[in-house]
Amino acid sequence: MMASFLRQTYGQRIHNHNNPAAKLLLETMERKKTNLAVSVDVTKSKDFLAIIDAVGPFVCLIKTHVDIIEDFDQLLIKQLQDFSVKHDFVIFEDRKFADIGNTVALQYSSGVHKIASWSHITNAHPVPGPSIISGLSSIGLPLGRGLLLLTEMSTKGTLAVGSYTEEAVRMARAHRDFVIGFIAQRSMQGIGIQADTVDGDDFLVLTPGVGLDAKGDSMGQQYRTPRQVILESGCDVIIVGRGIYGKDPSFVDGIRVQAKRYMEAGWEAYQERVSSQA
Ligand code: S5P
Repeated sequence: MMASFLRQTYGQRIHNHNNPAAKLLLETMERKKTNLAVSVDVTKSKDFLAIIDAVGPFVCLIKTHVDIIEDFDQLLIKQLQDFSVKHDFVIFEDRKFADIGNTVALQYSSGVHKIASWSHITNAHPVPGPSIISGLSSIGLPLGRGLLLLTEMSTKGTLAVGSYTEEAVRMARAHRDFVIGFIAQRSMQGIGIQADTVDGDDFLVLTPGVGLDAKGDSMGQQYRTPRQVILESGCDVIIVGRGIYGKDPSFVDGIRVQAKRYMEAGWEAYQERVSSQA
């Protein structure tokens, strides 16, 4: 049976969560009236910071891939954190952990990037089984961090379907303190449980593969619109990368215009969802 989270506002859903990162994200969405996350996939610190400063007012969350930045240093993290305070957004390092518990705990806490020390949210592939959650949780939970499991992907031919997706959602339900939601293409409510059971778990669904002007790229990415993602598929956050900064990361006026456009499209779809009676 479909639970009613889809018709609850982001503000109402804060009370369904205990994890501090989940609460922070929902509070930010409610306060700023945006369900837009921008994925800043550029290789130079200068472009990275310019994009974040430009889109900051329009987003609830900034998603990073810090391992692609060529001139990475700890100062960049300080600047990212300063922007997170200035513009009021949550930080999500899209690290996609996928190894045994001991290794992911080290990758999360240590190395060059020390992700757990600054990223409110990170994500993992469920492929190793529950031990990946316990490994990451041993580092992240004491710091108040949250984890998203990738239960589906936006790419053509993805293997994350069917029973893989179902088992991953079950894994998440067994680790509600640390797993706050999913990277997926639709709401995961009711997935992996019996049809006549009420699903009482409110998970956040953050969804990449969003574009208003393109259907995909030449490397298997597939795009849907904010309306398809938020209203028709019941996801909570749209994650947009190249749709916002295109091919020219230095054109900040254009980036601002696109960020506002995606923010409005995402929020309109959400408002339609929470006010619908169906
Ligand atoms: O299934 C997925 C999961 C992720 S996290 N598909 C994705 O595209 N992503 C990420 O979202 C990907 O790594 C990239 O950072 C972003 C999409 O970027 P865009 O430029 O295609 O919007």
